Amino acid sequence: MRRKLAAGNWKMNGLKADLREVAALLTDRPASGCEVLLCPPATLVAAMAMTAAGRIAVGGQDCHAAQSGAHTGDISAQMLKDAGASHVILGHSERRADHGETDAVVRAKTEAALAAGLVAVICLGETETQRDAGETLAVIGAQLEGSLPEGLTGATCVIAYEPVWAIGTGRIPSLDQIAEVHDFLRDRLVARFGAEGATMRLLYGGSVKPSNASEIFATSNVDGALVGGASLKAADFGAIVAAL
Ligand code: G2H
Repeated sequence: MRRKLAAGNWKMNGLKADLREVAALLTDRPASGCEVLLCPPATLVAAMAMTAAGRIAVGGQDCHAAQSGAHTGDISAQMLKDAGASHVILGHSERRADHGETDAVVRAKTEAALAAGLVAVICLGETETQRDAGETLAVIGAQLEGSLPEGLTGATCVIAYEPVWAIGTGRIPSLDQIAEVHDFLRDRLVARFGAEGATMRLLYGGSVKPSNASEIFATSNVDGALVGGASLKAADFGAIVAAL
């Protein structure tokens, strides 16, 4: 049985004052059995972990593949762990696009995350051009093969399907399209990782909000969501948590 996961990605949003949203989420947290994770910018990881006090998991949004060294501006998985993180998002399409992250880079970062004891939330997704060209499953299959190292388990990784064209746009795929990709991912994960592949959580990400969360969560092989904009406010994110 896979435990549902509601994960929030604050992206480059959030100042110390915004931790009040975490406090509000803790106060008003719906009675849901799902796991809740928030990934603030690195500057807030330690403070959010203090505020969350173990009741909400906290994660980073990226890490370097190396443990330490001359990498100005970067942070390591070990540093995130030290700051109180338990998870790290890797391979988000915004990092793939803005920082040229390849599948090989994502794989190396995932290995670093695992070595530091973090759960890797690995993102995959096609562009609109690729979907229109009928390449969605081929693209996602290649990303999955290239981005995931050997030896992953349901306890060490979560996979997030985030169609690039649905991110922050208010557009989402049809439920059939989501199911097609999630079923495909499940098959590929089981083929590659055996029984562990059946235990890995598959999140959908891209314009998830309170009004569409329930139908997305009822879709085949959807084990939760990676939520961007709607995770910034406790009222919205709480409603999504309640829908799980
Ligand atoms: C997709 C998602 C969070 P949003 O990037 O990872 O963002 O919910 O704002 O589309």
